[in-house]
Amino acid sequence: MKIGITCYPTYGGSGAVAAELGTQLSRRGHQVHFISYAPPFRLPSFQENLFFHQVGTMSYPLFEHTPYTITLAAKMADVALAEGLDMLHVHYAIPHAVSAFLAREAVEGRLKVLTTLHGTDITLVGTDPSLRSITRLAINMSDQVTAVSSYLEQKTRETFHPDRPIRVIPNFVDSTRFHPGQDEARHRFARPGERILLHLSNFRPVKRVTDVIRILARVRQEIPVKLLMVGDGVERPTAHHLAQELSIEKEVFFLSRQDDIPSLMQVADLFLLPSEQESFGLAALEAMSCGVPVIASRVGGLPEVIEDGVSGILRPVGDVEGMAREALRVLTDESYHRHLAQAARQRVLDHFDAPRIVPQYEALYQELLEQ
Ligand code: GMT
Repeated sequence: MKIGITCYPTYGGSGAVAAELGTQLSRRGHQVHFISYAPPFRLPSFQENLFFHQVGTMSYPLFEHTPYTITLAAKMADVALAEGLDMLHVHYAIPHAVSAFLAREAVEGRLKVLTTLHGTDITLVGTDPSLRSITRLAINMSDQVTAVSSYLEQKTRETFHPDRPIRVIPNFVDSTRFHPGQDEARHRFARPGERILLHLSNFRPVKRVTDVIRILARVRQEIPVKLLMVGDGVERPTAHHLAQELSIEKEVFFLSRQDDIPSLMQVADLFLLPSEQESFGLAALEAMSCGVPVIASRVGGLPEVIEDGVSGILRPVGDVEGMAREALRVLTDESYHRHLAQAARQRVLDHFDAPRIVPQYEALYQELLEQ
């Protein structure tokens, strides 16, 4: 099949999922064309069957803002005609599904549109009164719609009462890249005997990164421990300031954005994701695939990923004390740590490994073609 994919390319789980999906599809012999303003951050620089088409910016004195939705739609239509695309698979509804709808009109329907909903496109952006009606239109005008968790599917139904069913296809991970590894790089961050906590996100308020710092402060009262903070975003200065205030800044490595996520995950003893909201929690899944136990909030789609007490631990949002207590238990009881790590890896292999999920998208594409 010839598939166009559009996503937010710079950072975030939806872009990571789209890039991984495109990579996997191209390996399985499909021709994949990414259409966006920049190459997705996790896309291999060269791979057979994988192409990138950049959406240019158009400036004109009348335009106070560049009309990206329109230029994207025009590029989608051009690529569809030039490359003979069968369909567009857009990740994150706003504005991608709207652009895809316009592109399909521009090529007079000779193109199918699949929209995958990821999270705040429904729970925050889409519900904003200024965008609500257009989000509903984008969902209804797609030929198929998927959501990354049952939680998000239900939320979409409750919020938008769409005309069409929404299928759940969960996120996935390439377990051959994200696998349990050696601790060779540990010495870069920790002395022998010190444990390593890890957090990875885009440091937006919804991630509650200050909870991560507070958990570190509490755990550090009992055992020697370091924290790796991977990623960047608006809350980074606040987290840094809090670490200084609590006199633990020397125990925290703010590593900013990193390319080699599996290697960093492999040095960690515990992954923390105390988010306010999470429709899925891809970073938690990646940590689990590396055999790293996760402590996360019991919120959104996270309980679909982590079985509390079996393949990870869930606590109420904001329960810093409870999360710190659990962290201490995981970090000091070796057999409990091993048990959680093995169960986490197994859960990924059983339910979220790429070879289990990618064929679900392929089957949906096939259905679209036959529609
Ligand atoms: O919706 C967002 O906030 C952005 C989006 C992203 O691009 O990272 O994150 C969402 O999609 C991810 C991939 O499907 C999920 O793993 C995240 O849980 C989800 N974020 C939220 O729901 C806050």
